[in-house]
Amino acid sequence: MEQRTLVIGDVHGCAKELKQLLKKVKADPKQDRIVFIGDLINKGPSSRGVWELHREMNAVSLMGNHELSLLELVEGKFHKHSKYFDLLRKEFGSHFDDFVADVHQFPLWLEDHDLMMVHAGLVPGLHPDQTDPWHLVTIRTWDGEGHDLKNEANPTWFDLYEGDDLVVFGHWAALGGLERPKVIGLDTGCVYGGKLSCLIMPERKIVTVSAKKSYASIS
Ligand SMILES: [Mn+2]
Repeated sequence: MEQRTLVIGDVHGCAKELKQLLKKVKADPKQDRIVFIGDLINKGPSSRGVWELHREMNAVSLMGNHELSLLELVEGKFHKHSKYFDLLRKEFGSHFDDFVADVHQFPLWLEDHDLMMVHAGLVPGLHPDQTDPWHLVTIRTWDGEGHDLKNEANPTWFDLYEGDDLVVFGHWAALGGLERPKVIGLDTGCVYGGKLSCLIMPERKIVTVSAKKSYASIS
């Protein structure tokens, strides 16, 4: 049987739901390739628990905007996510440096034959290696220049996408997931009381578990 790739949407510290989802899809680190779409951390109850499961599963995580912010905070660059920094330091305690070292290894995208995985999306017409990392982890809509990536008056990046790869992304919980022939959105807002989703490839099947509660309000 062909190896399965399990792609898991934005977890944001929802360790209990993640554990339940891994069990539901019978995730096996010896057989399956397990990929997180980014934003493992922050907002939810246990960023550390999610990191530990991620290690147990020998998984790869992509860089999300929350991980990229963390790296900038570690480097001392001011960023609006600084409120999370102190919380993470406290939660990870003596494991903080190990955790940050892992995050440094998170790739910004993964491309595997005709499957492209990225946290937020692709700038129309550009390969990720030609793209500003912040665009890859935050894009929702495209203004033609990259100054405003979330103005809903502009077309979504996936409406403008014309590539051949199947693109799997997260980041946009308000969409509540998306399934199109060439684009699959996996952020189904678990931390906001929605669901946590796993895409099973090559079957192209989506399995979800419901959040136990709403841990944060959507912004
Ligand atoms: Mn995100």
